[in-house]
Amino acid sequence: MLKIGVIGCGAIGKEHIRRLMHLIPNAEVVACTDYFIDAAKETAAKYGIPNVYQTGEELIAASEVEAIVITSSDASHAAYVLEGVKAGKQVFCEKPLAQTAADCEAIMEEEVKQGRKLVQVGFMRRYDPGYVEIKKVIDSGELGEPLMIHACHRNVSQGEGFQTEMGITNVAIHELDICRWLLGDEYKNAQVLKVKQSARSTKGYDNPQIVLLETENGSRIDVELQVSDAYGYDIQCQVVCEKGTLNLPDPSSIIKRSNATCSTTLMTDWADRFIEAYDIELADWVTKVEQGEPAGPSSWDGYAACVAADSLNRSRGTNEFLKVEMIEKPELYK
Ligand code: ISE
Repeated sequence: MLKIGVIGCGAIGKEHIRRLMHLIPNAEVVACTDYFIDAAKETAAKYGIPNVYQTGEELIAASEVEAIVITSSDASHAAYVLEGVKAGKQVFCEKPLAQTAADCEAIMEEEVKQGRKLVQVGFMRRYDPGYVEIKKVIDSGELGEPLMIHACHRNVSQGEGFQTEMGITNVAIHELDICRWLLGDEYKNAQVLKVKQSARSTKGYDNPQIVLLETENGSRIDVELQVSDAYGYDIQCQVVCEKGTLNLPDPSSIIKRSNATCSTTLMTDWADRFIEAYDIELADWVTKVEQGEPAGPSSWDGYAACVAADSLNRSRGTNEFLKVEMIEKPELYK
């Protein structure tokens, strides 16, 4: 039984606690904390979590906590991950791993010092059955080399305080990870473009944007990014290979016929769209950690996405493709 402490009891934190307590038999949440301590107390009461700590640091140091799940605000992730790794504890951190490449490098340095993988990043799409199947076909070589990816990421809304840059670091970060994973390739150049703005977007941030990437092997990726005000939560991905194309399936939905119309319902919430991926992801993390080491996206993967995000945000308004420059991959992640 893996004894877990959760830092951050907001929406995704509560969802992960529910999974860990009710769906994953070999996991138990033994402690939680939140910047708003009442949120931690309420969550602890709801799920019967025995210990509530005032701070993340106290939770990380607690002797009953064997592994840590970080679901706090994006800007707080890196410091908690580093602290957890220093304590020699296994850490699952929601995306993004950090806000800067330097913070990711500090985490990797500490992990390398400890001599084992202690971090998994919450890029849950790698566990979504549709993406998994696409990856299998690409890797089988049946369709030849992958040449291009056309993707789109459409959201209904974002929370208060959302900014243009977060369209990359918080939203398109999923494509930054999944595309390099599907292609087994790293990024070489990146550019973000502002396109004609939607009249529906009146909240002060760019929407839509287009993300363009070129990989080391010459594949090209375009991602249409609508961070809010779209008709639903819609994630599309088409991989164009030499001998054919692969499309991510839409989530299943009943087909309704009524009033001379045939329709299906689209989802509006990302937590519902990827519910299966999240379930599989956390169950896999718990199992692999119990066996010794996590097998999912590593801090190197968190770093690669962060570096690409940084190039994209720097490219905004420059009309230039910027280099994505990464350090040499440490042995631990090869
Ligand atoms: C959220 O944090 C996610 O992870 C979703 O996948 C993304 O679509 C959404 O825009 C983010 O806020």
